[in-house]
Amino acid sequence: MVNWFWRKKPEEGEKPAESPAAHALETPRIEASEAAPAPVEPVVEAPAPVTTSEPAIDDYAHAAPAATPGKPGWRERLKGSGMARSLGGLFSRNPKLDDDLLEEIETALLTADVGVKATAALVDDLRTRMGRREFADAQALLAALREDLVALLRPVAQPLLIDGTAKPFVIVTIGVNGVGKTTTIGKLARKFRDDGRSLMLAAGDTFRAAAVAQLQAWGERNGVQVVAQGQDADAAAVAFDAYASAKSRGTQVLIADTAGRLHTQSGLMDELGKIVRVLGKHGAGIPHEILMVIDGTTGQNAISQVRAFNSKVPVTGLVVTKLDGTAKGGVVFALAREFGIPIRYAGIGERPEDLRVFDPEAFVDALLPASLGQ
Ligand SMILES: Nc1nc2c(ncn2[C@@H]2O[C@H](COP(=O)(O)OP(=O)(O)OP(=O)(O)O)[C@@H](O)[C@H]2O)c(=O)[nH]1
Ligand SMILES: [Mg+2]
Repeated sequence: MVNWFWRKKPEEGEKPAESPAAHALETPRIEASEAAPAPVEPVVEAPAPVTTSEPAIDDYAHAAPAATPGKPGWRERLKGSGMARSLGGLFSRNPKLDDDLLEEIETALLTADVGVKATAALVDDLRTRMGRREFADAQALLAALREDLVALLRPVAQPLLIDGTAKPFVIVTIGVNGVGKTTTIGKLARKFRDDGRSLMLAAGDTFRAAAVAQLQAWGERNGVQVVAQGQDADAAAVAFDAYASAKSRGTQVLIADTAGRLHTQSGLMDELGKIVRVLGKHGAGIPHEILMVIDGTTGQNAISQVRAFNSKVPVTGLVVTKLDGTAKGGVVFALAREFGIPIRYAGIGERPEDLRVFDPEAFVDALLPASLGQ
C-alpha cells in the first residue's frame, strides 16, 4: 500500500548518490505533515513483495566462508588490514628501543587512519614511559602499546542491550551510501532470530526498488516479516506504520532501514531527523537505538560523517563494517577518541555470521598480536 498522503520526493539536487532510480524522483511533490501522522491507515500485513528487474544484490554466495568464532576469527579476517601489516612489519624486525621506533609507530598509526589526536596521545604516553625507562626492550613497549590501544577502546565497547519490555525495541540504521546498512540489518536479523526474539524489518530505503527487494530477501532468508510500502513511499511513514504493526503483534524488535545519504546532502539529512521525530510520536525514547553504520575502509572521512549525522539525530551506537580485507582498521580508534559513542558491532565479512559484538581485546589482538617480535 502506497499512501499518497506521505509521498514525498527528495529535494532538487539531493538525490542520494549512486541511486539508479532517478526517473522515479519525478513524481509531483506532496509535503507530508509531520504534525499529523494519525490519518495513515495502519499497515497490518506487508504488501506483496516489490518486483524488480534489477539483479539480486544480496547474494553472498561469492563471499568468503564465515570467520571462525572467537579471537581466531578476528585474527584471520584482520591480518591483511593496513594497521596489522604496518605494525606487524615494524615489530617483527625486532627493532631497537629508541626514538626512531616511536617515530615509526607514529607513522604506522597515522597511515592506518588512527588520526592525529589519538596517535599523538598514544605516542606521547609511550615516549613518557620510555623516558622513565619503563621498558626493558621493544617487546615491552609493544605490550604497552597493546594495552593503550585496548584502553582507548574499552569505554566504547558497550554491547547493544535490547530492552525486553519495549515491544517493540526500535532500531533505526543510518549512514552514507553503500556502507553496509542493509547487510548489517540482515546479519542482526539472523542474530536476533537465533536469540529467539520476534522481529520485524521496515523497508525505509524507499529510493530504490532494489533496496526494498534486498531487505525482503534478507527477511525471507531468516523467516522475518518485512513491512514495505514500495519505492518512493515516505520513509518516515514506513517506519511509523511498521511500529504500529509491530506493536499490535507484540513483536520484540523492529529494525528500520534507511536510504544511504551523503552527510553533505542537507535535505536528505533533514529527512533523517523527520524519521526519528515521527517515530517519537509513538512514545518517549523511541527509537531506542540510532545505529550509524561506518565503512571501515573510509578513513578519516568517517569522523566528518559521524559529526554530521550526530548533529541531525542522536547517534546512540556505531557499527564498523568491512574491517576484513583492505580496511586499515585505525579509524575505530579515531572514532572512539573523538566521540565516545558506543561501538556495538564490527562487520568482518559479508556472511550473516560475520557480524561480531565489538570486542577491543580481540580487535587489538588481531591488529597487533602479542607474539610479534618474539
Ligand atoms: N567485506 C565486507 N563487505 C561487507 C560488509 N558489510 C557489508 N558489505 C558489503 O558492502 C556492500 C554494500 O552493502 P549494503 O548493505 O547494500 O550497504 P547499504 O549501506 O545498505 O547501501 P545503500 O543502501 O546503497 O546506502 C555489499 O556488497 C555488502 O556485501 C563487511 O563487513 N565486510
Ligand atoms: Mg541499503
